[in-house]
Amino acid sequence: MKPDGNNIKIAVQKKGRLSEFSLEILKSSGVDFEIHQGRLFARCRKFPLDIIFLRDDDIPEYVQDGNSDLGIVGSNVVSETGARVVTLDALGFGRCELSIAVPGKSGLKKVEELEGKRIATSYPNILSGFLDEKGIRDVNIVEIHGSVEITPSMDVADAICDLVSTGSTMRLHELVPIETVLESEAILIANPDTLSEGWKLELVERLRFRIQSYLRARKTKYVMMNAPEESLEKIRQTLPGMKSPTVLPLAREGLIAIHTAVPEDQFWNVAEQLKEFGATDILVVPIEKLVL
Ligand code: PRT
Ligand code: ZN
Repeated sequence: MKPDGNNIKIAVQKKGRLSEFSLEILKSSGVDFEIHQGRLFARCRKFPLDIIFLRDDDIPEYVQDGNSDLGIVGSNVVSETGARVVTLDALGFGRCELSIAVPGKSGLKKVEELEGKRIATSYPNILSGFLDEKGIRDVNIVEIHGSVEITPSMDVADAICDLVSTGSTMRLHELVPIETVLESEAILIANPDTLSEGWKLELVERLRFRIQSYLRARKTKYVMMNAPEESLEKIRQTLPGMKSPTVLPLAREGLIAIHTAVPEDQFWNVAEQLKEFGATDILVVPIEKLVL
């Protein structure tokens, strides 16, 4: 049983790339809260949850030490800190790669050629582990926080190891990625003790169920269309991952309406085929939650 006045706690990034979507996930999970400027803490209504706002670098250790039960943070930060936490779910946002890049004009092509050189990074632990594994031992890792991409042009480093998402920062600084060290995305992490405490585990599982329903819904669209009755079988085979579409008769004989859910990333391929099979008036609407 949940002790009176005790909520589970979740740590999210206070201000940065992960903040907006972390809060969106929680709001969409029916967790109602208000954020007051400057406050580091929000108590939720409708669900026994407290939100703690932190710098992303502090989240893994905060969760490891039990100051928070859960956290939403990039897997890159968890790897760098080496915090002892349990990864519960990948959340599908904040995707990026930690890459080693060199100045285009350096002529360097392979990471092995960085032996004896300087690499600037904010991720010294991940980088040294990676270089060790590759057997590249004679590298000077220059630890720097912020603006890593300018270090080669200032002759502070010969290469960098930094996060890349669109690649435009690297291009702008005439840097060329030569090796991917790590792929990262935002993850939900937990303190191991939280998961062995009955009332907390129950709340964590309820929250995860809601988060999953929201994430699934974001990736899926509800599609409605009219189609000739004789195309039903072909259309049924075209629609991916569909268990059983809703099929309704229409006033005009020989025509039916079909309703189903389609993964968003497959929608355009599916739509083109549906049109070939005579489907018309294809209506696509977002789904708010998808509870399985
Ligand atoms: O203040 P606080 O410490 O909380 O925030 P921060 O400044 O350390 O982190 P923030 O908000 O920049 O990033 C938070 C998390 O977002 C990271 O730990 C990653 O998990 C994730 N993420 C995803 C990224 C990127 N993509 C990203 N592109 N974090 C940083 N970048 C930077 C990168 O360092 C480089 O400067 O964006 C630039 C490259 O972007 P592109 O699009 O030009 O390739
Ligand atoms: Zn940070």
